[in-house]
Amino acid sequence: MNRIVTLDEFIIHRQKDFPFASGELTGLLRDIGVAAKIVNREVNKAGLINILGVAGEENSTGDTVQKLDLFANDKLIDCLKNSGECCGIASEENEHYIEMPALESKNSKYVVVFDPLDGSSNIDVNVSVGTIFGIYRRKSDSSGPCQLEDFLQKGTELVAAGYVIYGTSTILVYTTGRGVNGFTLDPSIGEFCLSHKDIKIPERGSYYSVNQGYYLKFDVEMRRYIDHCSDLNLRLRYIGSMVSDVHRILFQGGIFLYPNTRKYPQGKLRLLYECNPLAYVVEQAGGKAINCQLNRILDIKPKTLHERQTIAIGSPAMVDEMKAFVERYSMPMPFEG
Ligand code: P6P
Repeated sequence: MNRIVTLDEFIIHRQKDFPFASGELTGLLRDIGVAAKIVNREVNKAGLINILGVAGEENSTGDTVQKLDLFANDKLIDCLKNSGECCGIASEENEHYIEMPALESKNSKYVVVFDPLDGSSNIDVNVSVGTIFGIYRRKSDSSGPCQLEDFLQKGTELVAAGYVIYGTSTILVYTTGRGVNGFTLDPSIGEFCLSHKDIKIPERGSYYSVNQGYYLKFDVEMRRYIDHCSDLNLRLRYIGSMVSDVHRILFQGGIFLYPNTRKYPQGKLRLLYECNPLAYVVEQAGGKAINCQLNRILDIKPKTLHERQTIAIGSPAMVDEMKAFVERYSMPMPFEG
């Protein structure tokens, strides 16, 4: 029987890969693991909320029941604040980035971006949701507070990224640029244990993941590619939680698409804390992630914290095929003489 390797042990062991590591990154990853355990406990009770009270009201213990995504947001911020391992946070739930007081953050050299609970609309129907995170080295002068520029970095600048999926089991998947590893929470010991070592995405898969309901709103080249997937008898799986759809594709192969629509001409998903961290993980596992203008997601320079992006992410052969369809069928832009 293989020896249990906990997330903490693994992170500390891997720290040796970074000769100049000061332990801050190790501390950050462990903090995220702690926050994930706390969020997991509440997500698992979510179905009981209707018994315990609904968001905004007081439950039986007199605590105000929080919407789970706000609860997740608060726990992640608290855990990162308490450890003082980062100097700033950008969250989907907060319009502006959050400065960590210098005293508490010991002038840390890292900032963290996250979507605290992606797909939270699925909570009420007991469908899996997840936390997505990315860690950058700050670019601003470490003598002062973090700056917006610390967050508006390309995905190629990520130091670490990953996600936690709260599903039939709770799994934390992350990379620090040296491969991708997955850890499953063992509730009996309260530890994330190494369960998926050195994850590699299949070259191609039998799934495609897109909201078919928008088919008629997609550009013609995207419709042609989706028709191609259907012609190949690929299986359509769409959970409505990006982290869950991408998690399946990471393990079984396939492609996830969120193209531009009339409602979301730039795409719906957020570049900073949804597309970039998942693109980093998928690329580290051998996959690809591009937008519908065929630009590599990780190469896109963010202009604002909450900017949206189109995305095609998954098995390399399938992303290449989608790219070929877009190149072949996209309508040439009218000549602007
Ligand atoms: P639609 C969840 O709200 C989310 O941000 C992603 O997790 C998910 O992939 C997408 O939106 C679903 O959007 O428009 O298909 O409901």
